[in-house]
Amino acid sequence: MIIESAEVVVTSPDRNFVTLRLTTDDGLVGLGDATLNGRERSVVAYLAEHVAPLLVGRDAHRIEDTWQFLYRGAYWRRGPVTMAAIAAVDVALWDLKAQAAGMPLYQLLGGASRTGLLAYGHASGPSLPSLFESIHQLLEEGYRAIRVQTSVPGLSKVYGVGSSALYEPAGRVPMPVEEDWDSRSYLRHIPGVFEAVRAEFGPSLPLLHDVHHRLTPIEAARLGKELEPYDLFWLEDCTPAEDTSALRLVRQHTTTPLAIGEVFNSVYDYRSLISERLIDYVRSAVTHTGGITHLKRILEYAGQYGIKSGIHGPTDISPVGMAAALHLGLAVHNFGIQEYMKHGALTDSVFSQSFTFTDGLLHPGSAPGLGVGLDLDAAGRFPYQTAYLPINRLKDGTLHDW
Ligand code: GCO
Ligand code: MG
Repeated sequence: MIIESAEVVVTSPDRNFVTLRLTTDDGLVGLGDATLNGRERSVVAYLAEHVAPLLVGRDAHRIEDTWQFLYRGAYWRRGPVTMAAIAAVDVALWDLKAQAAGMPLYQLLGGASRTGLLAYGHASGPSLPSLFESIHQLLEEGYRAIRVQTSVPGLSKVYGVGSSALYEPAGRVPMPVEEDWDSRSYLRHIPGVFEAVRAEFGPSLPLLHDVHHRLTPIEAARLGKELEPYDLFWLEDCTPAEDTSALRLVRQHTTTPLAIGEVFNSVYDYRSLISERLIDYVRSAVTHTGGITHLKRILEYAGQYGIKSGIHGPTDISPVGMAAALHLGLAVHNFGIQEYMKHGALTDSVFSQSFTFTDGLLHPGSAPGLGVGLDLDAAGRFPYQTAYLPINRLKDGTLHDW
């Protein structure tokens, strides 16, 4: 199974996606997601200029060797651009191998460890009634676990709160939009929101919350402690991700479970967090962490410490990246939960998909490989559009973590 061509496809149905498309001499087509929200073209260049020429003529079966060739062989290791590019190659190769074997990919990863993957959806609202309505809507769609985000009095725009059902943080804008932030207002407001949600929806519904890297360690410790009565499934990214030692302090103060890692890209980002048992869930995306090969390693390491998966699945992960997450999640022993934000209709018209969502559980389906197809004609109808994630400023203009 020799790779004959490696093509980078950029398309923007609803939003931008970068897909690596490998074809082999057997006539198989393998897909990998390389979407890096707001920085898409950097990965396009990395793949097209430096990686695609190296792939042509290689044996597509040699997944591990190709991974090491692109990682060790580049000398310059890690980082979101490099690891998204390697992830795309890795996932496309797994897709090809599973198609060649005539099996859905999870079979090659050890087979199913469960019947389906518990998924959480995103509820949000500027007010309590609208938040409740959004939660009711998700429950009607079948979700059995809900992420709760809400506006904060005095702030004009807060992460995770959408004006429509489809929340999309990256705007098709020439410059990043500015949002505002005040940690004290946020900390005063959030515990009351969870108290109200528990009172309305009862004690058993798994509830999650994303702080989006905005608090200091002591502020995060206070929030975790104050949320304990509301029994969160997890508190996500409570402090800036690169300062992993911050979670030591948070952990000393609260039993609220902690999740982190959507901006990590290597097992080395997790090493002390896992070995010191400072987190409960690994949030990495297959797309940003070197693919299935590398995320599987991270999850196996985490499993030794009772830490579970919570694979990143916002709309900026393409249907190809989502499918990879579902196959991996179905196979690993220490699956925790899968984030599932539905894509828009235009995206679904470009990417055909075989996964199912039934009674709150996702399943990757039984099609050989990943089970995702890319319609090149449809993709061509949606050219790249400049888009940026927002930035965040405090009231005095200081730039804050978004
Ligand atoms: C999440 C994430 C996303 C990110 C987005 C940035 O938990 O789903 O925080 O919403 O903001 O992936 O590109
Ligand atoms: Mg997040």
